[in-house]
Amino acid sequence: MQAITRSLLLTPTITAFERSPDRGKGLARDMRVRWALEEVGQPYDVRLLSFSEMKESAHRMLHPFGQIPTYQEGDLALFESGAIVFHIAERHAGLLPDDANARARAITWMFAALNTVEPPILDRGIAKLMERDKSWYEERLPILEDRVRVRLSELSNRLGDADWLDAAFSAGDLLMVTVLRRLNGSGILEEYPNLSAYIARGEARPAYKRAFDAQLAVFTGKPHTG
Ligand SMILES: N[C@@H](CCC(=O)N[C@@H](CS)C(=O)NCC(=O)O)C(=O)O
Repeated sequence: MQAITRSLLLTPTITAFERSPDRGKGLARDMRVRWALEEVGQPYDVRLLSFSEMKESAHRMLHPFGQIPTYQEGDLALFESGAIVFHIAERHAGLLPDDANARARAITWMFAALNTVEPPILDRGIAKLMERDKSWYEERLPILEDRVRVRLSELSNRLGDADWLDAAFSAGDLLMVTVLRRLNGSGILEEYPNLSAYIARGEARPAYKRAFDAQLAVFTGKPHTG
């Protein structure tokens, strides 16, 4: 109880790209953390980092792999977007159900988003970004995309016509939507209309919009006023 009271009093600071490679499309992982903080109504500060600052030892004290996002709250420092979202969900109401079994299922979906659905999506993204000049690229890309399709069709089958993965919106949905959004522009999501609608439902949440606008403002240099 003491820890909960203390965390409510502290304004957390997260880190984000000074210049996001996605040009404000909200694909960097600070977006997940911003969205979670917005969902629970927790104000936060953002410290922007250049690529070289991310690799300096001062930042590596916070993040051993020299990446964003990190999360600092008093003397607590965290890295890994999933762990940060989980921490926020544990400390505040709104992202995990109260019922113990429903809560365990929502946490299962958090892991599924990051451990089962995100890896093939990342493999495709890395190939598109880093391997275009390789002789085997044209042959490998369809293989990677088919692996993505396997996961998406399984997820699509499970979601069916439900709004969220397990009854009410949870941190599991928050992570899953951000993971799926990494496929924006690939044309693959459109093959799964219920997943496209699921993402749109996530993006329509007021907390999502506030988080998106805040990260976009870093790129445009125009602070969001609405
Ligand atoms: N598993 C980590 C991945 C963190 C990560 O890959 N962050 C990216 C931005 S979305 C990054 O910092 N990339 C720059 C780099 O790795 O040098 C998490 O979920 O937080």
